[in-house]
Amino acid sequence: MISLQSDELLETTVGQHMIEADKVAHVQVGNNLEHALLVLTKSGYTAIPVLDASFRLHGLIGTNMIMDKIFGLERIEFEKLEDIHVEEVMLTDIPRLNISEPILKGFGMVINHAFICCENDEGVFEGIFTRRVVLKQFNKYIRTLNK
Ligand code: 2BA
Repeated sequence: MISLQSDELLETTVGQHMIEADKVAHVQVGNNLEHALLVLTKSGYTAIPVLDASFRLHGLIGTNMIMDKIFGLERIEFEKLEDIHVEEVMLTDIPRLNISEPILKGFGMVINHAFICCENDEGVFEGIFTRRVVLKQFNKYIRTLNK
């Protein structure tokens, strides 16, 4: 987290504020829903990125998507978790940011999304830009105005 004056802040890029890829909980294409539910539950996040072995972004998977898939007419069919792959359930139409884009673009996107996945020019996943980061920056900014 970097701390800057408001005009300096607006000159920064999304990449300077994101949570780096190695700290982002994720699952891989080919993982089953049992594994995804384990990662989601253990990490505590409601949705996480789906990547391939080359760290390319394929979509997002959330607990709600998994539960929706295994809801039967009379019961939750937990036994299905093992046989369904994340790519059958994940959301693929997702917003993305390039790490070199201005932070202001990220501000606008987190109004409707809890986090935005960030990629480099080669399309490799680099991290996520979250609402928490934006709120922290606004909090700092407002406190400097009140001084
Ligand atoms: P949610 O999982 O719905 O989390 C909503 C907010 O709750 C988070 O906002 C954070 O403030 C808090 N929170 C939830 N689980 C947490 C945990 N295990 N540790 C610390 N705080 C937690 P943001 O930080 O703005 O994150 C927005 C969304 O970005 C999260 O939504 C989650 O889907 C994703 N996310 C954030 N950090 C992540 C990470 N390290 N790995 C994977 N996904 C992450």
